[in-house]
Amino acid sequence: MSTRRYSAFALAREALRDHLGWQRAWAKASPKPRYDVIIVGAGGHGLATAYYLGKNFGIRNVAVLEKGWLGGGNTGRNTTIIRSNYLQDPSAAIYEKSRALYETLSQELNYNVMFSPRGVMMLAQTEHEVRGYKRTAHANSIQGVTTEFISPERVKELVPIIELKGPRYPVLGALWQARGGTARHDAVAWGYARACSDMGMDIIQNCEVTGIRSEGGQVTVVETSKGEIGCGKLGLVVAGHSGVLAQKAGFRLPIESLALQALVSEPIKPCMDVVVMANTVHGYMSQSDKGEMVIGGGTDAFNNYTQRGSFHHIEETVRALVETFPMISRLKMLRQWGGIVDMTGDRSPIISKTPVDGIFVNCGWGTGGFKAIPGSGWAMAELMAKGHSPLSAAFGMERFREGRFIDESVAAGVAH
Ligand code: FAD
Ligand code: PYC
Repeated sequence: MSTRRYSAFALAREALRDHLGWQRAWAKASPKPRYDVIIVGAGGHGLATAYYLGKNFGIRNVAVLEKGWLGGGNTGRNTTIIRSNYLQDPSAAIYEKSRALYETLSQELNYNVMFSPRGVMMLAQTEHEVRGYKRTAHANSIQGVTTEFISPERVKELVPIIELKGPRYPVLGALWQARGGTARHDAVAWGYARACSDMGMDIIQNCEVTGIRSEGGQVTVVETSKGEIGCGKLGLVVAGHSGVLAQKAGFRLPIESLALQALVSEPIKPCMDVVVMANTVHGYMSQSDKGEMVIGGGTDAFNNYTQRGSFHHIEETVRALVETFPMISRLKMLRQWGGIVDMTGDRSPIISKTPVDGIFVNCGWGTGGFKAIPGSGWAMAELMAKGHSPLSAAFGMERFREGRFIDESVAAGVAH
């Protein structure tokens, strides 16, 4: 059954019949014996990969296997910041492609992902950051990414609640990307899932991949909690569990897994309509449509697979942000959570073939992959379909052996 379009007309029609006519957003599926392509991980990157395989290359005999619930990993746990103000050319290219795809994603998927290009500001609070961000603004102008370095006065105009003369770190300016912003993270996953299901793909939840088998160096079968499934190609798109899955397939990845945490305050009246990142003091903040202040900090200082928050992070992050936003000292914090992020040494992703024929990996997005979902899916689909993608060419895993790092430790934007 093909999916009915969402529209104002559909909303009015359903309003007149007690909303009884809505369909499931995606079909409930059980595994078939074999697929042309299996994607492991129904986060944003896995679902976007499946979507562009179908849309751009007509490959639709695809299953997306998810051990928990769709979007329940980092995709549903992030602070939703979207920007493309990276320093290195390959990064600027893929993040800007992604940001541009976000601009029209709601129309493309016929699903409101609530993209809000409200502007993203990275505060410069040391002379070193001033130099670094001016360099990024120059690089961005050559790369065709629209950013600018703005004065403290302009910062204050855009963010009236900010304290420019903090006790430790004054605001000396900021890197400003006016078309950066936020989107609704669950909706991004749900929108891609619905579009994949509409193309006839199977999205199978509660289906953990427990083993990966190959013959003569070519992937053949994945073992899952719902039985064995054959495949021609396999995409591993499992973020913090990438090292675990690679081990099952018989190779190693240069990835460390760490918890990254975030929290939200009680809802308050609108007071800040841009996103602010303060990387020196380790904090970033935006206001959600519901009025909550959405706040995040740095990663844990030790490797772990803990998908939950901890007290010392609330303390550290809020204490740091209070210097720059004194008014948040009066807020009650409502919820806190964590996700397992997949960190590479150069803070850039891996979109790559692997030592096993037919197995591809997409990981290493670490603290910053929500913004990359559409661009990453686009590139990974091209790599899986054609064996090469210009957008992902620099992000192969061989770069760690060859010393061709794509150092984004500053632009990655979160303390780590
Ligand atoms: P995930 O969404 O984690 O999906 C991977 C899926 O694989 C999971 O659903 C998992 O259950 C599944 N899986 C794992 N193992 C198996 C298995 N064996 N079998 C089957 N399925 C399996 N990025 C930004 O750009 N902006 C931000 O503001 C931002 N803020 C962040 C704040 C926090 C607190 C966190 C944790 C992350 C943040 N990020 C941000 C990073 C961003 O969330 C991630 O990079 C991105 O969501 C990764 O998406 P993914 O699809 O690769 O991974
Ligand atoms: O990459 O912009 C980012 C980000 C913000 C918070 C976590 N990651």
